[in-house]
Amino acid sequence: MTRKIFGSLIAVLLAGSVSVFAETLKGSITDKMCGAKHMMEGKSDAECIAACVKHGSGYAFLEGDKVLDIENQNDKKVASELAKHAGHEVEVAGTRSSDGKSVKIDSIKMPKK
Ligand SMILES: [Cu+2]
Repeated sequence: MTRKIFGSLIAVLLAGSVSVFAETLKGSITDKMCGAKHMMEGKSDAECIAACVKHGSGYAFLEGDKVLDIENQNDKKVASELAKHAGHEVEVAGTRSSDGKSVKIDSIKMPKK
């Protein structure tokens, strides 16, 4: 009896882990308008992203060829990290949305070489 309850508890915990726990995503910080390619002439990717964001585009996370929305980019701490890492290859600790189209960021760091 006790064992049975314990077993189902574990099953619930395992099922929950798919969406609840943060994972590490590898990619780069971009903006929604440009996505994978920055086309502003004479500007670096970082400058392009800064300009796009200033003109109303949001930051986005580029994972492979997928552009993910960043759900909490208006969070002060996240926003300053995004500005710092615009255009960089980064590792993001965060949680993917259930539809896989966006991510909620916990922290951003440069990958170790
Ligand atoms: Cu841009």
